[in-house]
Amino acid sequence: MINRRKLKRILSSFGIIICLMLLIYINLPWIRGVFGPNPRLILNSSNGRSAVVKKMMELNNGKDVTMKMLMNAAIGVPLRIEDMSFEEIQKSGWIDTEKYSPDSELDFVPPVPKFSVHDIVYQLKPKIMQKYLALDRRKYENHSIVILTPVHNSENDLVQYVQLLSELDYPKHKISVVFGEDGSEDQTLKVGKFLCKELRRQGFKQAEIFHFNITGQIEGDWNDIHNQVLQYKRRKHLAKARNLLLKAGLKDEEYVLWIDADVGVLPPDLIQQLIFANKDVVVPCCLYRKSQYTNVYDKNTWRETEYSLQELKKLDKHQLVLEGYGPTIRLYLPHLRGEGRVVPLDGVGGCSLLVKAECHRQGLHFPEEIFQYHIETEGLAKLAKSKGFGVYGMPFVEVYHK
Ligand SMILES: Nc1nc2c(ncn2[C@@H]2O[C@H](COP(=O)(O)OP(=O)(O)OP(=O)(O)O)[C@@H](O)[C@H]2O)c(=O)[nH]1
Ligand SMILES: [Mg+2]
Repeated sequence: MINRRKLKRILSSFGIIICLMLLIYINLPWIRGVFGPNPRLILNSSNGRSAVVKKMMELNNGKDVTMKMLMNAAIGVPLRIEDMSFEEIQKSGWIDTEKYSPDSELDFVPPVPKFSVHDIVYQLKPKIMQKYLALDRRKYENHSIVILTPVHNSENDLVQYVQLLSELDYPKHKISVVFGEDGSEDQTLKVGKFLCKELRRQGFKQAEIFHFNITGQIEGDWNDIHNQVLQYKRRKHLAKARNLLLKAGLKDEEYVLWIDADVGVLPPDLIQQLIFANKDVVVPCCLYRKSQYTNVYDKNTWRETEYSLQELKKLDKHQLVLEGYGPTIRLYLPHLRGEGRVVPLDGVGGCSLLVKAECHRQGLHFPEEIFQYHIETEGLAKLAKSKGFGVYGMPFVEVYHK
């Protein structure tokens, strides 16, 4: 039999436990902040915490995800200042969108803001563009070049892509084209082989396609493969594919031009423009048209700012920083036009990317692990700078992604 004193003791212990549970419940966000995963990893995620955990469980073959795994995961951190005030954004020096509509052509080059508030790219009057693109192109076409293109399930892109290469106004006998395919479930390899024959027939110095045996691609539609949680795995795989292609495809050429198979428009003088820059690593803008507006497509091409450098200091070494998952506090290449024709950068994308072959020969590759918070093409830019190579962009040269 329980006497009254014992009952009282049991009830008061229960009371204490319930009070404690209530306290924990009320203070959950604070407690999570102390014991839980790094909130920068989770709270900035566009999908929220549960989606991140769900995706990680899928990756972990359905097994539960531990706190430690979450904390160590390279999920991808969008680098942005959450609580930047509207006044601060205005002070960034961004063009007055009330005064200038993004679908009109400007007759001046906009000043460089402190960071890219938008991904809108203003079109400039043709006379301004011509001033910054003027080139005696014949002076820059004595160089041998290999165009390297990784491909995966690209059968629908390849015909148009090869057509774009044929329309480049550069001596064909100085260009080799090499594709690197892996894991395709469509006819990429077969179509690629056929198109290589066509390129050789047109007078290209060489054209071939390699098949690589690497597994672990991220499959699915655009939304699936661009899920923030999957970017470490996806970009790591792409880096591997690019490095294998580099090893197989580069012979004695002076330049390596990386182009993705899903570009939609290449300016005919792309190669001469990039060679004109005379830099170790140089990229054009990679844009796309959304209704009447032009926008930045390749958000991997950027320059650090005082804000991004400050934010980077707060991260752990193993964290992967991703652009394109919300507003940035870096500067996208098209917003640097106010500085002139060739401007320094800190991150590059692979949409079109010219590298002096000598840099690749000296060990410049696409990091397959996180290097200075980045991987793959952005990792290459960080690695290039750490090796003392110059990384630049040409804000007036425009390539369009599909
Ligand atoms: N070899 C190989 N190439 C790949 C793989 N995934 C993508 N690619 C190719 O690499 C290039 C860049 O890939 P994309 O998927 O376009 O990457 P992205 O431009 O960052 O992303 P999107 O916005 O989807 O275009 C394209 O030419 C693809 O065909 C892969 O797993 N293996
Ligand atoms: Mg692409």
